[in-house]
Amino acid sequence: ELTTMKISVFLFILFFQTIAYCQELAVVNNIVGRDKISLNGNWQILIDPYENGFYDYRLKESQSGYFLNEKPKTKQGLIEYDFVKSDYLNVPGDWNSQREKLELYEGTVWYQKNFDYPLKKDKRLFLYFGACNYYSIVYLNGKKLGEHEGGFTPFCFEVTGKVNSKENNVVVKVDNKRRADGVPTTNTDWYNYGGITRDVYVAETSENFIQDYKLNLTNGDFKTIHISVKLNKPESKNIKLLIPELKISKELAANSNGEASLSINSKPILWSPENPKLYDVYLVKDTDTLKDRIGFRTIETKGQDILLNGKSIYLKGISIHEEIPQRAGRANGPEDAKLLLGWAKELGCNYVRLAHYPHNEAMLKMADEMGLMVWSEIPVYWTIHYEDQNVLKKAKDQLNAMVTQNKNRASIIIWSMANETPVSDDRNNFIKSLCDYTRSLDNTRLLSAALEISHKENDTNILDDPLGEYLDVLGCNEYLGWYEGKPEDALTKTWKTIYNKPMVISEFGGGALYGFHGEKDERFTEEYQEYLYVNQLAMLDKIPFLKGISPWILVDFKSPRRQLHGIQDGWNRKGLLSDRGFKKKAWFTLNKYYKHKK
Ligand code: GCB
Repeated sequence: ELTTMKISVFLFILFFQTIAYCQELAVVNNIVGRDKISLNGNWQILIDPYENGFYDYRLKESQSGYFLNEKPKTKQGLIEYDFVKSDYLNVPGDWNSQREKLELYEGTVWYQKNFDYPLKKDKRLFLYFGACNYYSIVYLNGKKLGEHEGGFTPFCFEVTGKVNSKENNVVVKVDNKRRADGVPTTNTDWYNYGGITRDVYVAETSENFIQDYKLNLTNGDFKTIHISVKLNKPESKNIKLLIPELKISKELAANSNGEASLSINSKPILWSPENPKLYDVYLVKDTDTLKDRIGFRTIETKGQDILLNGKSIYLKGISIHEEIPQRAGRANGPEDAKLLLGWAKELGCNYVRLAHYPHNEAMLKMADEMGLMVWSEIPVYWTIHYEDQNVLKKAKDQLNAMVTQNKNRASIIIWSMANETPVSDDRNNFIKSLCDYTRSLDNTRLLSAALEISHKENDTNILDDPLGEYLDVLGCNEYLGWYEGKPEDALTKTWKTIYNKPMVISEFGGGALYGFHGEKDERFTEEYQEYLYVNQLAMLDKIPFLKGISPWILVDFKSPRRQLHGIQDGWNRKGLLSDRGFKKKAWFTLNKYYKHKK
């Protein structure tokens, strides 16, 4: 009796959850490549720390909140907000760097924009957000479309039949309050930029469209391109694939599930940092033509080696946050990507660690074009709630979005599950579950996580984290000479691991204020940082299973954890470049090292 009741209550809840969120569509691959209009530009805003536009005075979800964008109908009418008369913000962009009064704001901002749309017959429409940090609720023409949690991943709502040709009203409630049960959680060492930080589009497709696709080689075989395509709905239908430069023109037959796959004999020029060859690829379904630029390469490990296109490589890397120093704000788009990755190239890198969350799509496309291998990560960082199954679900959603959006980028060789997570059964199970899930989404890349030195025996650093078993590459962050010991202590250290796997040092480094000079034992001088790099590089060179490094970090970045007046002033100073992009001494140390490193 009781169980039947429990089951029906459960089904009832499940049913309502499904209808409440039915409109957030599974991630659509390559929205940018579809017919679309941009909703970027100025949006009117209301700053709403009390969430007055969402809750009524009984703290119930209001039926007449700011999302209605109402105007008084008579002279006597009372509406206590007006988007038109309010301030505005540029989209894409964080709010903190655009308005001084929002610099440290954590809470709700309402965004509003009107748009017209050239409606066509038989087209489906989607409202797409590249990312909003952190929690968003989206309304169109006064009605809620849905909600999205997660600050660095795209989301999309179907709006077919809901868009008018003129004067549509879209309102987004963006809330960047840090949440204990969020991914990340309340504590991070980066700035909590809020807002609609990436591009917004209305995209259109034909009735059934290509939802997802992947083109890749498999390890050990450079003569077969594998392609798989998934339609949005089940339909047996032919899809055309064109890769003109390879003289490929093929029909793929989707089965009744709407899935097609094909292996094609072809010998593409392989993508590599030395020659980042990309091919124009077209997929045609009905009236939709989807264009992409795709490179072909393989990546695998063999014992303690990492092999790119079958050959052993060393990852000469640098870590990067998605922050642009010139604006002291979130980076987005090709121009920012060119600047950040251009610096990495100039430094002599063949690899970048994009920390600590999925970066915007333009960054990955630029890495493809420039020939930089990429480590791409989700913000499973420090002390997120590993025991909570809902948190696991959130992490998986972010993984899924990251992988779906970027899986055709040849540059990405490593999916990173986590950063500096404290060992426990809950954490081990959590991240193991993420590994299994990632492999089910994409088995053509390596999995890693930034671990820490497990323990020390005299001068030996030992890496035996139980997660090592599930990873392909062992990532390790270490701060010898900064958070512990002196820089020269590195010289007497040796390293051991219980795993027959390659290791990358995913972080090392120390802080320096650009232009602050002194002796090499004085903290925060450029000389200290330089000395730390010299000693670190000498130590690292002697570790036989070390197959790459991504020192922390390319550019100084904002972090409220960094308070030291006159030195930090709200910035983490571990950049090789200052907050204005000037080179510190350690830049030249690493640059020289990479020039000579085989
Ligand atoms: C770390 C974290 C990174 C921090 C860095 C630091 O280990 O992974 O997010 O910013 O140390 O500077 O302390």
